[in-house]
Amino acid sequence: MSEFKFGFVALLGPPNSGKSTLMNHYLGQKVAIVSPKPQTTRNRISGILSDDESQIVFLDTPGIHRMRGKMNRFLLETAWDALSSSDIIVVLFDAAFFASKPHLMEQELAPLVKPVNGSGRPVYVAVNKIDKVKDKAMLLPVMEKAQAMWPDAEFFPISARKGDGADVLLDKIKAALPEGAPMFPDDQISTVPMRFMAAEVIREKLFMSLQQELPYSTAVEIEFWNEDPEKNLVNIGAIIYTTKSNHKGMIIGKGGQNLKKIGIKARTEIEEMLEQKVMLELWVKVREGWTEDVGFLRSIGLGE
Ligand code: GDP
Ligand code: K
Ligand code: MG
Repeated sequence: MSEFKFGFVALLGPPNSGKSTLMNHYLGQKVAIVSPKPQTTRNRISGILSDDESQIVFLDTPGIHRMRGKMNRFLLETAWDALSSSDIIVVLFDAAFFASKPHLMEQELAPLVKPVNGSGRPVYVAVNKIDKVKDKAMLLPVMEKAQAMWPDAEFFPISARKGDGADVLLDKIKAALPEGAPMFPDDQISTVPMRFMAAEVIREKLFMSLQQELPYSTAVEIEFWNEDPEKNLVNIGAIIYTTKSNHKGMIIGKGGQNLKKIGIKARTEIEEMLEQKVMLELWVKVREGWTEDVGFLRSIGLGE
């Protein structure tokens, strides 16, 4: 009989490399929001995967790339923080993108090379989105470059979306986990509080409802969360913040139609998540300059 294993696994990579998709795939349900837009994952979201022999806490992170501004600084800190509190590092990148643009690889992935190589932890590189690479020979230069960047790593061609190759990577992770007792009950799926997950669901529906011109300058704050155990109901109020009044109009939509749609979709998903009836009230408020306001960033869970 081997000992129980427990550990933290940091998922690091550029925006849109598929970190949240891979974590959700392993957990068999959506814990982190997934979207084709970068910067969907802002905070460090964890997902807990338990079985009879091990418990893994995945640390999903915002994408790592060169960015400016306070919010972006917080996003980067969140990612480095995950690296330093992890036992194992999984680096992801979009192989389909680099298969067609291999000359961009060194530059785009540069921020991930030194910190990862110097981490002293086992490094697994997930060469993701192989389902999108029709001509597999296109992967060879990509693999070669990646091997030169992370010489001590092991490489796993995967499709996080379809699940191809994901089991092989998971077995590897499990084998490399340190011995230790589980830190969480085996039915707990995330270390993130439910109210935060609810705010994330609202943010996802908001993203989905708006066109490409949507500013990334939106945030969701849960204003109240009132449980009514007798009716098995929770009454949730949330504020959507944006930086400009014309954005407010876009979010609300003609006759309030867009906001209503966001509300219905978010409520349905939060009900599934909580296994409880939900009443959801949404407001939209303009708050200029919030992406540079440290106090506000903290209040929505970004930064220290
Ligand atoms: P993150 O920013 O790294 O967390 O990336 P997401 O998980 O949010 O994924 C970004 C986009 O890539 C989403 O539209 C995903 O559906 C898509 N995606 C992720 N993994 C794969 C994959 O293996 N294959 C394909 N075709 N798309 C993927
Ligand atoms: K994304
Ligand atoms: Mg993400």
